[in-house]
Formats: sequence, structure tokens, C-alpha cells
Amino acid sequence: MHLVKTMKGKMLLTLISGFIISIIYFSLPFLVIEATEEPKTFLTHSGAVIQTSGDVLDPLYVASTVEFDPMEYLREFNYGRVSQLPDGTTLREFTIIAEDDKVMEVSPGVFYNVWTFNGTVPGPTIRATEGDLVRINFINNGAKSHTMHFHGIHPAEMDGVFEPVGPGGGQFTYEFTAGPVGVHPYHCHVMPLEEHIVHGLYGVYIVDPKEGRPAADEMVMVLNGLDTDFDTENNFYAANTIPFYYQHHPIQINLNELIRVYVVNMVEFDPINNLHLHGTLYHYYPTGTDTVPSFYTDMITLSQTERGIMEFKYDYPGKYLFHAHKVEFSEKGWIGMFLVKENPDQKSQSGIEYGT
Ligand SMILES: [Cu+2]
Repeated sequence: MHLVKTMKGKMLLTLISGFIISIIYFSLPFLVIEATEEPKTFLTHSGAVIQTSGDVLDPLYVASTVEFDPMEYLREFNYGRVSQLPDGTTLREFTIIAEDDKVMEVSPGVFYNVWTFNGTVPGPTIRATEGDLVRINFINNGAKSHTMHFHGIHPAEMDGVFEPVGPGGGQFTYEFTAGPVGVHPYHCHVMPLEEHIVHGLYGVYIVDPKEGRPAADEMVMVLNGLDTDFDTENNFYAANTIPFYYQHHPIQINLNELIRVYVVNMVEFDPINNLHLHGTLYHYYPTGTDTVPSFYTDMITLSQTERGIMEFKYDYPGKYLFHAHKVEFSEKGWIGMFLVKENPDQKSQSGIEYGT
């Protein structure tokens, strides 16, 4: 009898606990989702637009919000809004807006949440002349704190490290005299730093010498990596964000014309990157700060934020690769091509004979 009573009691206890656990199990996820997730818009396989607050199970159909053209970025320099101060100094004003909710199709079918300065990765190439006053009106429209940290010479309070700019419209005005001459990165400096960098909050800042540089076909290459599965290893590498882009769309340059490339390595997680150029050698100015090149080479090695200026010409027309000589990087996208045209009006490589 006592045994039956005990068994009944146990069964009742099991039923009640099962009931309570079920309630918690079924209601808690909804409570958590409601508390933390905003509805998001997705495209379904059939192309229908739906809203969901659930996890993204099929990122292939996430709608992309960033349009980025690496060919346009390559030769696009932002000189700011220019005015003269009473003492004759040139003032260059820039408005830079940070956002962290954009999605970009970084490779066919691969979507990635990019954090952007003015809507792209990398952000705009900011360009000034040594001695100019640079004023950056920075607005943070993101959901996290961000800053702009410029490499170069400036006062401590303009360093973009100890003054995080709050989300949802926070503002800060960075102001400093452009210098030294050279090519420098800028990037967000909010912790965890690697997260803010690998998502794309960086760009290039060029300071020209007052006397200028010899005329050249100038371009910017930011060497970057994309960790699309968040395991702190890069899944893709590139020059200017889109893997293999300049291999499929060769950069057209002219025979015997001086080419000047401002190259900046922003690859996170991997300690080194490198750049090998085929068919010619380049004069290399580390950080671009000296007027005399340090190397005449076809290969440089760069750690993160190391950068410099490459100058070269081609003696023969045709197609030439440039790529990481770290084969893993080139096989995952960091490879491109120059198409050297004999005649500037030439539209394609037809007419060029190989191996004859
Ligand atoms: Cu940031």
C-alpha cells in the first residue's frame, strides 16, 4: 500500500514537473526572441519578400544593401569640401557616416554583414596635401559605438581611441593638420578591435607632398580579408574587398605610363600578407614618407596596417597577374590582373600576340 502511494506521488510529481518544463520550453524562446530580435526582411527562394524575427537559416537569400564597384573605388579620391582659412591654410572638410547594419554580397551567393564608413568597404579614400587642415564631421548611425582613428601626426584627443562615439547618431569632429606625407590607414578603434576591423570599418588617407608627385595613373589597393563564418579565420581574401574581382575585370593601364599604387594591408587574423607583381618590378616607398624608394622589387611583405607606394611601368603589352604569393590567399581571392594596352584607345586585348 505504502509502495503504491509512493508510486502515485512520484507519477504526480513527474507530471507536474513535465508540465512546468513544457511551459518554460515553449514560451521562453518566444520571450527571448521578442525581447532581442527586430523583424528582418528576407527574400525567399521564390523571390517573395517576407519578414521574420527568426535566425537566418539560408543567407543565400538575404537582400543585399551595399552596392560596391571595385573598379570605381580603385581610382576614386575624395578631396573634401575645400575652403581657405583667413591665414591662407586650405581647409578640407569631410562628412563620414558609420553604419553597421548593411549586408553585402561579397561573392556570388555569399552575404556578409559589413560595417561601413559612407556605405562601403573600404570607406572613401581621404586625400589632402601636407599642411592642410583636415576636418572630419563624423556621425555614428550604427547600433554600436565607433570612432575614426587616423594613422599620422595629430593631438591625443583626435586619435579616436578614448572618445567612443555613441550609436544612433553620436557625433565627433576630428580636426588635425595633414601629415606626414605618405599613405596611411584610418579605422575604427573601438574594442573588440578585430571585430570592428574585420567587418570593414577602415579606409585610406593619402597626404600629398606640397610639391606634388610626378603625373601617374594612380590607384588604391586595400588588401583585406572576410571572415564570413565568424571563426576568426578569413574565408576570403581580396584587393579591394571582392575576391577575384580584378582577375575577372583586369585593370586597364597604358604601356610605358607611370603607374602609382597606394597599397594598404588591412588583413585581420593573419600576421602577414604580401604582394607580387608579374612582368615588371616596382620602386617601393614604405609608408610613402620618403622621396627615395627603399626597394626595387616585385615582392613586398606587409603586416597589418603596413602600407606603401609602388611605382612601375610596363615595357611590354599584355596581361600580367598581381597577387599574394601566399598561395592560400591568392586561391581564396587575393589575385588580380593588369591589362597593359599598347594603344590607350584599345578597348580589349585583341591584337596582342602571345608566345610568338
Ligand atoms: Cu567600430
